[in-house]
Amino acid sequence: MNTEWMIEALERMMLIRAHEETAAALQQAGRAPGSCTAIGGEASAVGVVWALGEDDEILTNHRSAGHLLARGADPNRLLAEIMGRQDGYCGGKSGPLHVSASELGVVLTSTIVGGELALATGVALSRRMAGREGVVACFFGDGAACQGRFHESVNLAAVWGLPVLYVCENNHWQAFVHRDETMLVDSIAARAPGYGIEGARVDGTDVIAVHEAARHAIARIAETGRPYLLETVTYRLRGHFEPDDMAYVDPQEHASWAARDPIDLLRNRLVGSGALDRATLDGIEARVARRISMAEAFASASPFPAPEALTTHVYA
Ligand SMILES: Cc1ncc(C[n+]2csc(CCOP(=O)(O)OP(=O)(O)O)c2C)c(N)n1
Repeated sequence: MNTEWMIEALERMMLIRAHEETAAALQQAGRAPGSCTAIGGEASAVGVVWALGEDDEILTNHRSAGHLLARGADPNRLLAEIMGRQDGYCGGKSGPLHVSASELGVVLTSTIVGGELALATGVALSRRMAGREGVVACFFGDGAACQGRFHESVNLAAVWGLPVLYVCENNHWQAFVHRDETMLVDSIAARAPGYGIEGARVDGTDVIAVHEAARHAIARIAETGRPYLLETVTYRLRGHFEPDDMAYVDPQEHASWAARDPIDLLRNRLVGSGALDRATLDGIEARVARRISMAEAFASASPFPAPEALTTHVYA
């Protein structure tokens, strides 16, 4: 990837981080309900989402902010949604856990773990029936990959030849349970041949590696007419949910992954190679901080939805 792409990726990853830190701070201040942050997963989000075409669609899970912001979500509207305000993506009714944004091709955020898997298979089927090209990207966690729904969804998509990019963001945690307690094997991508499809495992802290792997996967979906299973290996650097004291996390394991923070890795690489100088970096940091503080002001000024809106735009 060229330098310009890398610098833009760095800025977007920093925007995601700043958004997530603000969401957590708002929660701590009692100004927003609890949310699940994706700190540590920024390279996976940007690397994959930036490999997608404009008409491709995304289904995601309870750690969705990175996917939404990578796709170009407006930070004002995203923060407003997280604070339950009228100007949010779903009129403040989804909160942080169920955001959908059809204008960005983000079909849904499922907080039913694994719910996105079955629905992505269905969205891909409907696209094919409508004669649409492109892929559906489905983001899920290693916990979801241990569910029965994973098997049914991937198997059916393989049998029917549906263009789904299944992206398992393996962040080592399944709420408060470490993945070592639920899997005897290291790799989720290793399951791909069992479904007759291709898969790959990539360092999810390296945005360039993730992006290249995602582009390769999308090209293979087009060539083979089959889904593809991409595993991005990351670490959840914050708790499962806000607030979370993380008392169950091994501090040494956490520290070893914190030393591989995806944003630091890219920034050090760019600064180390001379592609990014201090003044440009300061400019990026200031722009990101300004953007998020504007978003916070916008979201705080947005009203809560009116009581009469309670039954509009909802099912059941
Ligand atoms: C069907 C279902 N079971 C349990 C839960 C409670 N829950 C929410 S997130 C989570 C852990 C999911 O782990 P993983 O899929 O690895 O995603 P991560 O949180 O690590 O990103 C659980 C068990 C839920 N939301 N839905």
